[in-house]
Amino acid sequence: MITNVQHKRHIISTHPCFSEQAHNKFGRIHLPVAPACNIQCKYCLRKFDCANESRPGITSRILNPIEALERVRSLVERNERLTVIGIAGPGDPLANDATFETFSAIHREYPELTLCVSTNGLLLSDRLNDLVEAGVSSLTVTINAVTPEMAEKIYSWVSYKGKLYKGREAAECLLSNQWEGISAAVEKGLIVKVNTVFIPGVNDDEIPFIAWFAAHRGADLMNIMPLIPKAEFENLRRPTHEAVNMMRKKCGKHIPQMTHCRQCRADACGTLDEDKDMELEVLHARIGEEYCEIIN
Ligand code: CLF
Ligand code: SF4
Repeated sequence: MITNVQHKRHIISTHPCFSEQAHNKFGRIHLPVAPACNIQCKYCLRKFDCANESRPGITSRILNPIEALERVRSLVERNERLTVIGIAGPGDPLANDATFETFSAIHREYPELTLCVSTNGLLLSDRLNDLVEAGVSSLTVTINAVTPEMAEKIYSWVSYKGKLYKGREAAECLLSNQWEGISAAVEKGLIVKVNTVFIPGVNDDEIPFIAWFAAHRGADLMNIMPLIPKAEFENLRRPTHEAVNMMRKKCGKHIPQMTHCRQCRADACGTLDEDKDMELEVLHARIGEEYCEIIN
């Protein structure tokens, strides 16, 4: 009989983001089914629909759950190395019912695939049972602050249960839901990663505390991502490689660090080194079909 610990180890060993060894052996697909978001991070800009820009929040188009399932079918048929199906936006997956419909449909057809979600954590406690029922076993929560004072500098507003919060109230609501959600997810046996956007001159001093809290709440991994300066934070600078490495070293005392993140798009596909987007994938499929027609 497979124990929970063995099951978790198996998921981690075949997950390109959770295991450095797996990152160029196994692939993931992101399904861009989640356009809406329930908070506003001051570095987030999702209004460009650009196939040439590669960063979180970008997709060449939004899919509905039926189209998403079709995309999985066609990719699984062509690529036996896909192990993970992720939903990572372009908004917050938990704020979109399409996320749950999509995961449930895929889980029914491909129960062997790992389903992975990346969220800001606002609705994590509220929707955790729905995620588990839909077959999700891998979770990422983006946490950029531990104190409300800091969170207030990073988030403009939070919309929770029909009410719009700003300032300190927004910060407190988001932080308490994030940590409560992480503890509940660990308790349920999910593999859990905390993503933190390193915003130089803003959250430098709090990042080691995020690492400490994440470890004590039972998270498996932390991923420190350098800021991509956009939106309200467009005039801030991106941290240097050296600064990111030093921060990872500090935080690595508390929790293992991911060092191979590609800050990929909401419609990414392939191994992390390939990081194809949907347009490229369609082009490759078309070239493949034309090639078949020529040789036949
Ligand atoms: Fe996607 Fe994220 Fe799941 Fe990976 S990405 S939802 S955990 S399957 Fe990976 Fe991409 Fe970095 Fe994310 S490289 S941005 S950490
Ligand atoms: Fe953008 Fe994600 Fe922040 Fe929402 S949670 S504002 S989609 S970065």
